[in-house]
Amino acid sequence: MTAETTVVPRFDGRALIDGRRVDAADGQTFDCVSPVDGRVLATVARGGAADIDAAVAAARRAFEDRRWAGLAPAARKRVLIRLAELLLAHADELALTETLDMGKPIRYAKGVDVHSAANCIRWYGEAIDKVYDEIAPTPATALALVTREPVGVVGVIVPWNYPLLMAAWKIAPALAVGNSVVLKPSEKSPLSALRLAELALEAGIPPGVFNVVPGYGPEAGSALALHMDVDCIAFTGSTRVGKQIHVMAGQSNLKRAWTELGGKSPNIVFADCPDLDRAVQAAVGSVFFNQGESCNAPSRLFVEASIHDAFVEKALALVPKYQPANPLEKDTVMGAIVDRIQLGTVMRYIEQGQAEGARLLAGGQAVEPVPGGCYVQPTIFDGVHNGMTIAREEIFGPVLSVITFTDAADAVRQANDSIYGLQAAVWTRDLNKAHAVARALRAGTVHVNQYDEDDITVPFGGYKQSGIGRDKSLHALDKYTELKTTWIRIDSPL
Ligand code: TXE
Repeated sequence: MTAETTVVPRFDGRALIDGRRVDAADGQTFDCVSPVDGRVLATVARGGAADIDAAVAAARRAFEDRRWAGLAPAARKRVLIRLAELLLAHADELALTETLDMGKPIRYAKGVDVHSAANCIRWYGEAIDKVYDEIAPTPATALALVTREPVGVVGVIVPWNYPLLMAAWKIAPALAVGNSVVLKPSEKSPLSALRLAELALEAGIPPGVFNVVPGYGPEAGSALALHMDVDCIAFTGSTRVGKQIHVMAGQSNLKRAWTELGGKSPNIVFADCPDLDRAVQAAVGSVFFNQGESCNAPSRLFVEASIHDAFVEKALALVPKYQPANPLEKDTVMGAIVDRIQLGTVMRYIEQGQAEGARLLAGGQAVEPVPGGCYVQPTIFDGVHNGMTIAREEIFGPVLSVITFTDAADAVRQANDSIYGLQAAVWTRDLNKAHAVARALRAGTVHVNQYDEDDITVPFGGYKQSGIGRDKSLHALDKYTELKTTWIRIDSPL
């Protein structure tokens, strides 16, 4: 497929509530615009409080009559595995949707997003009939069963950087344990979630169990977070809105709130790193991947002063490889920024970096490899201090800040000097130093001598203002279940 031969599908932007496609209750819509070239892809239902009410009521009915929660785990497993297979069968269509909707290169939309989403749904499906409950070690006069029960109706709010994958990270464990779900995708990228819900019906998830209401954050999003009949809200997005989610949970019914928020991940490269070329490739490749629109992008690069010049020279040599191009072309590695608002945000940070005295070594311009689209050159700043705005705030664009350090204590002090604590990396040949630094870093994940490893089996989430709770792995099941203790008296006749 090339950009010229791509046939843009007709998208259905209506909400999916109780197994049916419906318009917003008040008939309002918004245009879904592609950042690839500025075209309008679809007219999407602009959900509001009434639509959230309808979706939550459908989800509640489905939960109460146990059409899903009442199935044996092995039966839910079969349906989830079927859904994963349907995702793969529609991989080209879903990848095209994702690329058109939010601008990422088609090769990654298919190879990373769709495949990882399918793998996530399959994994939780396969896991769910292998998880046992507990019997507590109490005295023999009683039996205490500790069982997991689905929390009920789960609200999910996801962002636009990995629309399908973020949805999968939440809905797969939530559905696997028997909950009903109401998902609000980002207004910037609503299309793949709507298709996911259609495929879920086709796979056999009963109507009402998985509902999708597109709309804006302060409208549909806050109605979901404030809803008195939603038992749990799982959110991925900005730290600013994440804090509001916890407030809304507290203001309403004290629903369980889980948040996966921003990051400003430090990548620490010591002079004794095992392979400088590999470290440079990982530093540059990871921060430019997905146009830098990743919460775990290693956007603060700490380089030991003695190797600074060599490192920067090698990094600059890689920059041409990441020039943005049409994401529909199969060889493109850097696509479009999600929309004009985000493009403006990224450009303001680049201007601020220069104004605060950082040296712009590469990039820094908005470009239009496709007329009407939203693109930014891969950008590298040198001479950055950890106190500068570009080192403190999440940019969410292809911008790397190079900072130097003198020794391990200095590196750890600067790395931890951030409101965020999502991920971190350390590169050194010295095993002691690697372990000591990894322990000292306040982050949910620490990489040693790589930045690529990722697997559904490991928890993902942050310390500090990077959020509360973990996605992925069996630990995610804790978010979507209540623990129930049942005491049974044993009067022994023996
Ligand atoms: O995020 P928002 P935006 C960061 C990143 C980016 C910045 C802004 O730094 O530059 O956030 O992006 C919904 N009540 N991340 O504005 O607003 C919204 O509709 C309920 C990091 O897109 O947080 C969308 O579905 N919901 C991040 C979701 O929240 C509300 C990924 C995320 O949007 C709401 C995305 C409200 N009042 C952005 N307001 C990551 N952790 O990966 C908005 N929303």
